[in-house]
Amino acid sequence: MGRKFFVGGNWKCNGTTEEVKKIVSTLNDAQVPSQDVVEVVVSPPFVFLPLVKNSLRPDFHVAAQNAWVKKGGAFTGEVSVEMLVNLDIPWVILGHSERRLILGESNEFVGDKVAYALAQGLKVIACVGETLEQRESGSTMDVVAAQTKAIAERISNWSDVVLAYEPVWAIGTGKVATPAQAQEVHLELRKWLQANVNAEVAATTRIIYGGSVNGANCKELAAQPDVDGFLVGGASLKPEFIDIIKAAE
Ligand code: G2H
Repeated sequence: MGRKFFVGGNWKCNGTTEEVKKIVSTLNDAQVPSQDVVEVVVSPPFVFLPLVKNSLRPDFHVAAQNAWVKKGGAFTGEVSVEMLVNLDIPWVILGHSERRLILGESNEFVGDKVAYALAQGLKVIACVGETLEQRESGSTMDVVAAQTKAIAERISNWSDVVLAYEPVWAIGTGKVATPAQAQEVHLELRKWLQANVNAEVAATTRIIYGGSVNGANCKELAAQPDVDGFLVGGASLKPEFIDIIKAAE
């Protein structure tokens, strides 16, 4: 079974109402390959989710950038999976490195979040990736395998999971991984899934790349056999996001 190309736009903590409306209008006017060829999901900050969901073209979907680890309740400042389900938000990004590193989310905590979100019916973009120090010490695969293992131990169905490989040293730095570096880790992750989950999950799970993807570097990255799409940060706020979607062709 072919893996449909996936392009996510992670808007992070950016935007005003006016800016959000402008991005949506650019997306709505864009000529892009059909839904049969590419799945497009944009992830605005929580407060803009209803606005974006209600004004975005129907062939594009929305994701939250995070969700609470269990049922909502007395957790000040958090947004629960139940609330996202109630608003009909289909996707959530979990385990982004900015949350792992700045907010201190552990592998286990991220694994628990992924399991809870899937159990409530959300689809999950689960992020993994090594720091520069870890890459330079040769532990890239150990790090991403441990992050993936904490998820794999807690879930049994991977059909609603997209795995995003985002090397921390490439995030927002303009220093993109080379196509060969991305392909190497994606292939290793697929082998890890084959050995530790099963062959079907390894063959069908989309592994997307994130870290300074832009309109100029996306084609070469997309040509790698195990790069099934992108999670785009900075460039997803700009019209060049359309060019990145077109890399699916
Ligand atoms: C990595 C990516 C989006 P950017 O965080 O998830 O951001 O494309 O700005 O490096």
